[in-house]
Amino acid sequence: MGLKIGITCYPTVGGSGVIATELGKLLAEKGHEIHFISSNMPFRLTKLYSNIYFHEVEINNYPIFQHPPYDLALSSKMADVIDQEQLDILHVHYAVPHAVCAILAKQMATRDVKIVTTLHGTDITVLGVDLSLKNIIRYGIEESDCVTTVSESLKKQTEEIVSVKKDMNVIYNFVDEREYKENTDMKLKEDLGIKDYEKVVIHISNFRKVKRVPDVIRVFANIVKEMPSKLLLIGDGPDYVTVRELVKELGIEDDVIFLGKQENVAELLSIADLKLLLSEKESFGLVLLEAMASGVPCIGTNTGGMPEVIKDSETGYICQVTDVDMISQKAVKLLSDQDLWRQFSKASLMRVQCEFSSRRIVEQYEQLYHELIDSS
Ligand code: GMT
Repeated sequence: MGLKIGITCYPTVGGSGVIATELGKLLAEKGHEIHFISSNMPFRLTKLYSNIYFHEVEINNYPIFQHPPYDLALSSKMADVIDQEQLDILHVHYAVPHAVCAILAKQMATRDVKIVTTLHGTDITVLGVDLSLKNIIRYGIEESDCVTTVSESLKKQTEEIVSVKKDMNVIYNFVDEREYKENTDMKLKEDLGIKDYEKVVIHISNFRKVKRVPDVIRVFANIVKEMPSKLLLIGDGPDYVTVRELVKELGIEDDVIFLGKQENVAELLSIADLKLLLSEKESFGLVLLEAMASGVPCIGTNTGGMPEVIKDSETGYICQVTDVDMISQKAVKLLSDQDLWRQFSKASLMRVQCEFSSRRIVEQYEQLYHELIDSS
C-alpha cells in the first residue's frame, strides 16, 4: 500500500539534501505520495513527478521580529500538511531544527503522524558540542518515533556527544546508480583542456575548514611532480580564497581547475581517475559513494564513517588525517599501476552495488515506515 510521506531537509546543495530528495524521488517511483515541506524547492527536484508535491515554507520578515521565525513557520506548515494531506510519516533530516519542528507540528496537528529523523552528522559533531544546543538536540532525537544515522560511527558519536539512550538504526546513504557512469567522456576532458594522457584527480566539497582542502592541494602538488595530471576542484566555501592562494604559492595554477559549485557532478566524476576526501570530520562522505558508483577509486581519511564506505586497500585507501606524505605515496602508486587501478575500480563498483544500492537502502526505509505504522 502506498504511503503518504512528508519530507523536510535543507534544500540547498549538500549531501543531506541530496539523500532526502533522491529518497523522495525513488519512493515516489515505487508508488508512495511524497510531500516536500521546505523553504525552497530541493535542488535535485528538477523534473515533474505526478506524485511529488512541494509545500513552500514562507518566512515573513516582520519588523517586530529581530530574527525571521523560520522554525515556527516550518512547524506551522508541517502541521497544516499533516492534516490536509493526511500524512502517515513525516521524515525529517537533521535533529535541529527539523526534528524539533516536527515534534511541535505533531502536537498541533489532529492526525497522528510518525516522525522519522535521519541524522547526517553536522548537527551532532558540530552543534552537539555546543552546550546551549545539546539538550534540544537530545530532545529532538528522543521524541522522534524513530531515528536513523548514516553510519555506525555517527550512531556511536551521537550516543557519546549528546548522551542519548534511544535505539537508533543505521541506514547507509545510497546513490541512484542510473545517474553514474564509468566511461570516460573524452569530449568533456577536451573541453576542460585536459589531455587524454593526463590523470584526473577530483575533490568535491563545500570548502569548510573540516574538509581540509589545503591537504588536497598539497597531495596533488606531489602527484603532479610524478605524472602529468590535473586537479578538478568542485564547490565553494570559506576556504576557497586560502586554497587559491596555496595553489599559486605552490606554482601549480596551470594544473588546477576551479569549477565552483556544480549541480551535475556525475559527468565530472565520469572523467576522474582518483577522488580525494581528506576531511577531519565526515559522518559518511556521500561524494565518495558517487565516485565509487562511477568506478573511481577514492582516498579518504580515518575519520567518522569514511572507513565504512572505502574498503582500505580494496576499493581505495584510508589514511591518517593530515598525513599528506602517505596519501601522496598511495595516490601515485594507484595512478601509476594500471592493473591495481582497474582492480580497485571494479571493486568500488561492486561495493556500491552490494552494500549501498538504492534498491536495498530504499527498502530499509520502507520497512522502517511500515513497522512504525503497524506498531500503532
Ligand atoms: O559535509 C557537509 O558539510 C554537508 C553535510 C550535509 O548536511 O549535507 O554533510 C553531512 O551529511 C552527508 C549526507 O549524509 C554526509 O555524507 C557527510 O559526511 C556529512 N558531513 C559531515 O559529517 C561533515
